[in-house]
Amino acid sequence: LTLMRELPRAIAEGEMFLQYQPKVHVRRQQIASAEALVRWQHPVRGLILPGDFIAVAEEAGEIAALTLWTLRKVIVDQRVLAGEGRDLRLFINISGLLLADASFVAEACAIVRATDAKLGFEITETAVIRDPDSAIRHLQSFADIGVELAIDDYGAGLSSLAYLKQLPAKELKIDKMFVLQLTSSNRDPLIVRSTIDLAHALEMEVTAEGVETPSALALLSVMGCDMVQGFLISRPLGFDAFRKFVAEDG
Ligand code: G
Ligand code: G
Ligand code: NA
Ligand code: MN
Repeated sequence: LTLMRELPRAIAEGEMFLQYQPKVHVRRQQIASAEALVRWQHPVRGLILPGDFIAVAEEAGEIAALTLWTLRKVIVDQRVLAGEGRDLRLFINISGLLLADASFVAEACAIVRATDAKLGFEITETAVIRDPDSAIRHLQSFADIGVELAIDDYGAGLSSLAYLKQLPAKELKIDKMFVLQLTSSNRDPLIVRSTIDLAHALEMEVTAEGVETPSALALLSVMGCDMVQGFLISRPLGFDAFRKFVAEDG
């Protein structure tokens, strides 16, 4: 309850900050893009992770404000990277509630149209299920202005093949629950391989999340997984550390 009351102040007074976690292209061995993850540096409670405040922000009616703040910040950071010759696409996470919020969509579209920054949105299919027609229409309007869409946490929630077929997404991210024990489980490799094949048949690129070990990376490479993300490559990094990481990436 208190976190809920504190959110507007936290957003306004700069207590939120972003970390970036790279996604690496397996064959090219190069950074393909990165995901922005929001954190709350609370003056009393210390660092709060999104698992503890995104749902609160949704309930408090603050998720649109938080996401627009994130979008603006990511655009600034993307322009800095582009200015340094590293024109990487930066992805932000979009809560499902916002796909039904026409005023959020209009404002976000206006912000995106006003910049050349390469941007992407990560969305879960569960997000789309609330009101599929309007969600798909809104996602299409983002795709039309150059925002790449990635389906997040695939396999973990309500992964409907009907929506997968209709969404204008270029990338499918396999949830880390299938990747963390990839090389010690009997079933996970079967699920991951068939998901990679399905995504490729639908002409989507596949990212595996939660890649923590060289053996998982090696198996994903054999399976034809396009991109990997996880602690093996990098933890989420503050912007300055992320810039250094990018600069060292040949
Ligand atoms: O690092 P990690 O604890 O940050 O992320 C936990 C979850 O929080 C992930 O599922 C991620 O998608 C989500 N998340 C991180 N940043 C944001 C954000 O800005 N908006 C939304 N809706 N979710 C976010
Ligand atoms: O749902 P969302 O996929 O966007 O979640 C990202 C979350 O996963 C963040 O909390 C991030 O810190 C975490 N994460 C990223 N890479 C790894 C990893 O290799 N292992 C584990 N256990 N968590 C990871
Ligand atoms: Na995500
Ligand atoms: Mn995810």
